[in-house]
Amino acid sequence: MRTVYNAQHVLHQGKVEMFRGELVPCFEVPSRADYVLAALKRRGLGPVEEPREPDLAVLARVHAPRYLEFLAGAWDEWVALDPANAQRDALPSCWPIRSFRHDVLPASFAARMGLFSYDAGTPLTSGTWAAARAGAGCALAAAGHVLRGERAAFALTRPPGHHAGVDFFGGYCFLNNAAIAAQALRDAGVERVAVLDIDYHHGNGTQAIFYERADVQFTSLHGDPHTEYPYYLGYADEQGAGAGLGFNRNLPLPRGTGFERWREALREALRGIADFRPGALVVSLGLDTFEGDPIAGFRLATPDYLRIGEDLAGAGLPTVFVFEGGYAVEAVGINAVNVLDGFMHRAG
Ligand code: OKP
Ligand code: ZN
Repeated sequence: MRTVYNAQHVLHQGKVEMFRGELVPCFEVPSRADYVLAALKRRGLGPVEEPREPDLAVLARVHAPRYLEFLAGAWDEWVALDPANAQRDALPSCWPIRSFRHDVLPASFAARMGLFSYDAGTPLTSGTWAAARAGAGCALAAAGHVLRGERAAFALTRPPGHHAGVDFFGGYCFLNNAAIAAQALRDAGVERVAVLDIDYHHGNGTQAIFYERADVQFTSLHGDPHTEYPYYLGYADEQGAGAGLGFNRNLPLPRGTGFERWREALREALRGIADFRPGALVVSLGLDTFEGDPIAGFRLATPDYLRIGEDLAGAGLPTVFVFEGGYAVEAVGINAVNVLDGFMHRAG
């Protein structure tokens, strides 16, 4: 399997995130991708390549232009407020929730940070835009390989993407790489695209992007949002709206879920995907379902990821894998490669 690697990921290096009233070191660190790349090479999974920069017009197939413009200029605005900000991450601290206006674009940078985000755990840094944009390029290139007839391809990038919506960042995510890949497959003529999100956290951004569409089906397995981030979306009764009714499926599972039960939910998800008869599959590949993950609560073990890859290959679909979460850094490489390896073994 070909890997499209974002060598610019290291430009996104958050220092701190807000957690329980304190600024704590970021969990979403550059070494995550380094561990995956090292494991890929050790296991000889296939060629690793670096893509070209994507056009902004392609990103605008998913994201709002005013959001992309904001992201592109945000760091310079932050430093213009105070030169000392060059040493600090930019974090939002106020948000326009119910009864506030969303149509006005305020002049205040702090106000726009809040307008375009939903949590204080997602630092924006000097290299965030460059890293995120190059990462979207990886997702596009991986989709391109699948369109040209490859069985599967892997976009290895950070920051992750599945929490980012049309016009907001959050949950460590800025550009929704999986949604960008799915849209690229649609734009190239694949009539129906399925997105399967197996990160521990519900992919609220991806769900919202496609919620009213019948051409992209979204299915997610994740920790029950009653207790797990992102809390405000990801419930089982969210089935899509308008033309998209019936094309969104959430399978929340309780904190503490082990592989046997998780795998039953995966098979249920795959049955729904088969019924949709998609021409391609995009997998949001989070590895934070691992028992050792510091910020999540499922109990999957390293060998289980081989079985996941085998089950995914059983769908028989051209598949784009997009790297998402996974914060037990020393295990994230082997767990990710186990999925891809299991997939290729069963795919033959
Ligand atoms: C991103 B992805 C941790 C609190 C949770 C946000 C988690 C984002 C997960 N101190 N903060 O889905 O892996
Ligand atoms: Zn996650």
